[in-house]
Amino acid sequence: MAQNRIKPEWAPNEDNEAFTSFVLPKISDDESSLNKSKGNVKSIEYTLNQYIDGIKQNNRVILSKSITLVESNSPTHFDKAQEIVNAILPFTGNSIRIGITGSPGVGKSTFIESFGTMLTELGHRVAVLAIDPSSIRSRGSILGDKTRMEKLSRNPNAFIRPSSSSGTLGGVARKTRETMLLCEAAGYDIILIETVGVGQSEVTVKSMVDVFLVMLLPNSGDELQGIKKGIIELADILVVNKAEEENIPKALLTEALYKNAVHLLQHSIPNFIPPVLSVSALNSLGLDLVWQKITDFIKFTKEIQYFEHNRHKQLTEWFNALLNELIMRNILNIPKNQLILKNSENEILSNMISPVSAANKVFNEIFTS
Ligand SMILES: Nc1nc2c(ncn2[C@@H]2O[C@H](COP(=O)(O)OP(=O)(O)OP(=O)(O)O)[C@@H](O)[C@H]2O)c(=O)[nH]1
Ligand SMILES: [Mg+2]
Repeated sequence: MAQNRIKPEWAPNEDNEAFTSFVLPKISDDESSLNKSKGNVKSIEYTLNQYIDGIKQNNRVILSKSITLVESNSPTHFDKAQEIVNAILPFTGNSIRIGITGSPGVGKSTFIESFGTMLTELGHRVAVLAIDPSSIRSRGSILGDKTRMEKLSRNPNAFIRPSSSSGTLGGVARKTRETMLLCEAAGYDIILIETVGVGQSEVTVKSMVDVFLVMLLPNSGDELQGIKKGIIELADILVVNKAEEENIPKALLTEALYKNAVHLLQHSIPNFIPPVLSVSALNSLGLDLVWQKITDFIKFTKEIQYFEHNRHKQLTEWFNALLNELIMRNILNIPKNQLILKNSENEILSNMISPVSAANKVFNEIFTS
């Protein structure tokens, strides 16, 4: 072995053989037992029962493999994934599902790292998922998030799954929902879902969680106008991040401004005023208060039966969306129908027929002729 050691280029020239750091030559791929064992893991096929038992015992290999099935676009994987999801359904639902959104760079991942770590110290098991529109667009990975959650990713009571990087927002939403169910069946009692607050992904996350956190930056009052009002309306809790040291006065000002603003907005629970608080994700300041506000919200929504109602509403809306999509896709698969739709579109665009009449005409042509 000794003859294979190479001194690193930064080692001092005058140093002798006692120098402690060495670079070992690269292990060729066919020698690598690591690659071999990886190949073996990949080739193992589990039975449905092995998947279900493995997930319920929080076997991370099996959990990850079942998530990979859920994320796969192949029809065989889809069928297998559905079997698994259906079988684990009775063991799902026992978590607090928390959505976290905010502008790029507001500190969502840093918050999840600190907050998730705190929750594991309180005895919880935390799963972290993400819906990342930029990765949907670019098929990139959220490498930044993995490094930002370095501590949490090594925590045995946490499970981090970066967002599935292929497909439409609708497709990714399905995969995230099902991944959430698999994590619940594996015993994770807190699910954190991160998404950037641009576009539609925050609405998608809102539609699958029990409590929705919107993170803000400490800014002067002028910027209040610039924040998308729509996002603030979705918030159950508002969190001003980076509230440490010289940022504190600005953070408190922002907190005060939003405390006023939320009074003017309509929350989906009548008369509910979302709390606004300041934290420093980087220095783990104020996180216990965020947890307190989350548990207060869950307790309150359970008391007024909103919690159940919200989950039921999410399920039925999700089911209706899937059904609509399936019906439309199947209708559009038939060339004759494509032609009928195309003709109607042309008639609408050239003002020959109103969209309402055209829709009725298309329906009659497809379903009654
Ligand atoms: N000073 C300070 N910096 C912070 C705090 N939280 C996060 N940051 C920094 O803000 C930058 C962005 O943090 P992220 O956690 O990646 O933010 P993000 O919202 O997840 O960003 P995207 O995933 O790109 O949307 C990093 O440089 C963090 O170190 C904080 O509480 N205080
Ligand atoms: Mg992030």
